[in-house]
Amino acid sequence: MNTTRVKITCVGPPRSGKSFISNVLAEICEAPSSRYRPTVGVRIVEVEREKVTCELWDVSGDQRYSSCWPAIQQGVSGALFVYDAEVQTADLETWYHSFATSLGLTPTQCMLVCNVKRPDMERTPQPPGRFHALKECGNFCVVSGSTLAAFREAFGAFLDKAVASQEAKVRSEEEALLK
Ligand SMILES: Nc1nc2c(ncn2[C@@H]2O[C@H](COP(=O)(O)OP(=O)(O)O)[C@@H](O)[C@H]2O)c(=O)[nH]1
Ligand SMILES: [Mg+2]
Repeated sequence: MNTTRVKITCVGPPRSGKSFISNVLAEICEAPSSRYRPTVGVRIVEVEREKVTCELWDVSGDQRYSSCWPAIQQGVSGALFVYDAEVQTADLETWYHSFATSLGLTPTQCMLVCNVKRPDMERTPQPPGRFHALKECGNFCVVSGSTLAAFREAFGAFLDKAVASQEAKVRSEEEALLK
């Protein structure tokens, strides 16, 4: 059976857990490592689903690599925005602007991931105000050690939506050309 290939970026502030989340989705690991290894530029992992193969681009949160972003953003069908549940998320909007709005991605093609590093957190974190559109289309996930399997499922559903949005966009561009 043919599989569709999609490219998705994984972005957000440094140390928010992007590389851990990417490893979970690619089934490389189930638990965070004890030592922090900052991502140099970008790394690519593959997430295999039944009908979709996703190239997940795990992007460094360090702004010094921003000159590489145009190459990284080429041909993306969606983006994951990761933040740490315990850290103020003021710059998440800037990430959203660079990796979604400016590329014409819709909320359906974006997923917000709240990474809960401490399992004893009392309240379920809510998405920052500007991101409610993502919650409304089901693209908001709170990830903790006990929800990794559910997160993989939610990511699978997100991929299907991102592929459908991308295909609809290509169709409407083709139709516009034929007019
Ligand atoms: N305890 C715990 N540590 C985490 C979790 N996610 C990430 N970390 C740790 O936090 C640090 C930063 O994570 P990393 O995925 O490298 O962040 P990145 O800079 O956004 O890619 C690393 O030391 C991870 O092992 C988590 O859910 N629980
Ligand atoms: Mg990283």
